[in-house]
Amino acid sequence: MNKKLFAVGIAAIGIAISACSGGMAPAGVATGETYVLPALDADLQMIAVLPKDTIGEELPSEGLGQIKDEKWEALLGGFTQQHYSEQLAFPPGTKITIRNLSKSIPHTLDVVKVLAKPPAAFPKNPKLSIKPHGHGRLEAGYASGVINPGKSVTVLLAKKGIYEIGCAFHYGEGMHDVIVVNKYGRHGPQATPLPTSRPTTTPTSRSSYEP
Ligand SMILES: [Cu+2]
Repeated sequence: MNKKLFAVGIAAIGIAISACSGGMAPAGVATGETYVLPALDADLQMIAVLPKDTIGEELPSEGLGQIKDEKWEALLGGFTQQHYSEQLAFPPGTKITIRNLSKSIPHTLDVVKVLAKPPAAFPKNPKLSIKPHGHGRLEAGYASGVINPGKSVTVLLAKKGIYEIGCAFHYGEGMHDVIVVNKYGRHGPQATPLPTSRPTTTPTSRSSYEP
């Protein structure tokens, strides 16, 4: 079992490295067991690629960036399956790990609402719970509870659907996204990497989708 997991991990790294060889990866990415890219600045740590069935989250301004997603007609940010913010997608029945990629800031993953189809209109000031709700199953009302820096929680994607999600602490700073739970769902295009000198508190253009 451990051997199998190890092999999957190595395969994932191989894919990530070959996918990055087009010029996205900074020089000096190790081909061995190292998951961490060279830091872009003193206190920023970028994960090379997330393990399968993992969502990484942090503030868009911590490094994940934001993307104006055409399919959802909305600005998505703060959550990724790869390197940078993007629409997330997994098959039903997947037990995923939500990992806080931040080195210093706690985050949550809460379901904001359940959608029937695009577009994703994010409500202005939804009430998102800091306490855990939903018994580890992603559905309306689910809340992960506080996930401290570097920590993870798991959640079962029990039901097919489209879920708007957000961080209870940083929804207003652009931490909201869409998870598609569907057999054929695929993660969306990723945000563009941020410049190395970036603000840490100023939200980027989050007004573009608001009425
Ligand atoms: Cu947050």
